[in-house]
Amino acid sequence: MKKTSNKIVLVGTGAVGMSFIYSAVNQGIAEEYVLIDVNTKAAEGNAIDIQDAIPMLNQTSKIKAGEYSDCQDADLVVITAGRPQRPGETRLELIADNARIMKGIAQAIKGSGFTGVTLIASNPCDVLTSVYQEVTGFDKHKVLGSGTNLDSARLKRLIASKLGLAPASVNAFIMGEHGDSSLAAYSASNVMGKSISQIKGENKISEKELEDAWYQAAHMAYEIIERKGATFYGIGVSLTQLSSAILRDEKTTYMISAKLEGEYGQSGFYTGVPAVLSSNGWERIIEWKLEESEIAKFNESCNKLQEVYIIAKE
Ligand code: 6V0
Repeated sequence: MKKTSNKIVLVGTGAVGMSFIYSAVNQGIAEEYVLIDVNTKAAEGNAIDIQDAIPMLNQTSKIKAGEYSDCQDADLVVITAGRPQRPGETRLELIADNARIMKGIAQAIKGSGFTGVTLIASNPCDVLTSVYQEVTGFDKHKVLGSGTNLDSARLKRLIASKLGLAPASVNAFIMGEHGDSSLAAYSASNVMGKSISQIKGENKISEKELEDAWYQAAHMAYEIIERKGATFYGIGVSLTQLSSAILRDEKTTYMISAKLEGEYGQSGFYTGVPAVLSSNGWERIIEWKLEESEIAKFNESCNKLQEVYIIAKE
């Protein structure tokens, strides 16, 4: 029988997971939501809290706390379980705790008979996405990480503000690790088709301002964590945007964590690259002709991720 509804299962009902669900329910992207957490009481409480909101949203979607067996007929599983960064801690330093958590979750999801798409935000996002795909053995296209979608949104906002434009008018991209070793792919960035180097040539933005914008975008989480202890609204909306593209089979392009198999000269792990999203997950990676200096930074970022991936596998 043809399925007529979209079902999302969320694993990890903490600040990030529930910011995602709150945003997703408000935008009406699915008909069914199931919440899973080791803290079953928190999952139940969150489900009831969101149930209260639904009658005021003129919607018919359903939400409940559930179990891994609920993944069996789900279209999308979103994983936000794990320990968040402590002030000053890098994302890569989370690996020991979160790799252990991710392996257990991966086995439980595989055991449910799930055949849909998995979207992972738990940090370090790229490495944990690699771990999850390896443990489950799921088709690489059906597994993705939220990658540098949020980082790219941050970069857009900073550059747009410098140029006196709305962020939506700026195409600016961060690729590589969702973390400190990322890079701004300025050779592929533009404003309405006008390249960043042309804009630089017109003295509207300087090399230093571009470098600062990348630095600020890539380190924004530290700024937020230092002030309020965690980040969750930005990633909540990022996960909604990516989930919606998948459920609606949009074939839109985003900066997500996809598995490289020769693209950009790298192989065997997930990292932030431009890719096309559809109901099958990520269909293909888009390959930009990057500048030499950008390739060098990307390779460095990949080396770092591979080192941590080896630790995560132990
Ligand atoms: P949080 O508020 O502590 O929530 C984490 C939740 O995971 C809690 O409810 C835990 O009970 C639950 N949990 C822990 N272990 C398990 C398990 N084995 N099975 C099911 N649930 C479990 O953390 P927060 O929501 O702030 O962060 C969650 C993760 O998202 C962390 O790894 C963050 O570093 C990461 N982030 C990723 C971002 C991104 O851009 N990709 C952005 C922000 C945070």
